Amino acid sequence: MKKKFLAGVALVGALALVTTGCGNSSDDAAGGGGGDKTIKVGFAQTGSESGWRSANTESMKKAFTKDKGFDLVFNAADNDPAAQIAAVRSFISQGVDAIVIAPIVSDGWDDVLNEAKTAKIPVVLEDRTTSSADDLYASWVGDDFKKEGETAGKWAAEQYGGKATNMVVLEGTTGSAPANDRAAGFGDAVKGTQIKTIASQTGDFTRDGGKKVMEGFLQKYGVKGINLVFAHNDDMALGAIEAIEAAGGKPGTDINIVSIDGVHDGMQALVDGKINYIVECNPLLGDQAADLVKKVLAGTTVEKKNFATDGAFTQEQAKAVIATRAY
Ligand code: GZL
Repeated sequence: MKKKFLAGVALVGALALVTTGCGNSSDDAAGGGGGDKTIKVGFAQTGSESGWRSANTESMKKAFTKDKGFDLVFNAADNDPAAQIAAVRSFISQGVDAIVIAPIVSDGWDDVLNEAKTAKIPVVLEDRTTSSADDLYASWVGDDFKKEGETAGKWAAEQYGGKATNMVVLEGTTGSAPANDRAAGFGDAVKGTQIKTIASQTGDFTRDGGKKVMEGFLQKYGVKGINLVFAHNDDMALGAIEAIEAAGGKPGTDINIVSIDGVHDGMQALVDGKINYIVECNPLLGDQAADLVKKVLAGTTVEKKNFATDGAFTQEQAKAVIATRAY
């Protein structure tokens, strides 16, 4: 009797391991996720630095739900690159099936991406990119930051390029792909014009950071000493608006502002005439990221780079769309 009982227990135990995925089946070892098995995904988000980030996080959480076949492990790293890498290491030790990362900064990813590769856990990048070799991640989905910078720069060149223009720049997070690429694109577009960058400093993509940096620029140059602000994102532009108004200036009139993102508060400021032009950066990347994870785990060939579509808005164009935008 006893032998039969123990055999039964062993069988039940083995079944439990397989069904709960706690076992080390060949599927798990190879980063599983095939068929209708729930896919465990670790998502390392930058943090919650801006309205854009909130919209991106919401989009990702809506796409990686249980009823869509996912078990999402979410981490927001509070804009701390070391914490974000530690989160990815934790995902690897948890034995997730796939990892999605929105890298805060471009550099410093080789070691942990190699560890994921050794563990046979595929990595999909969403939003920002890294400087790592592209064999260290399966695919990337996001926006064309350089093109965004070029679009903003072309507008600035059309509006101000023919006259002496003092511009200050509110830079995104130092070392991040959007900050680097937007600056490069904008710089290319205004080359040869009379737009002169008199100051440029990071506001870390936050509203408070943009306000503090703009306060410093206003103390140094005064409202009359600055003609144009190029903000790498709407949240810093909104902070700059607060600083300009506190200094007695009229944002959008005394000092013009061109920004990137197209989040609701930014578009509202554009409608109100406090920002003059906004280039969109679409944060709704969740569905594309989830589709890439499923395809990569199924062994389907995917594009290494997948771009979201972006627009750009004048005040009139913003008035026409603000009521119906998804974010
Ligand atoms: C761009 C994204 C940037 C946004 C900011 O894709 O990484 O980070 O422009 C956000 O608003 O903080």
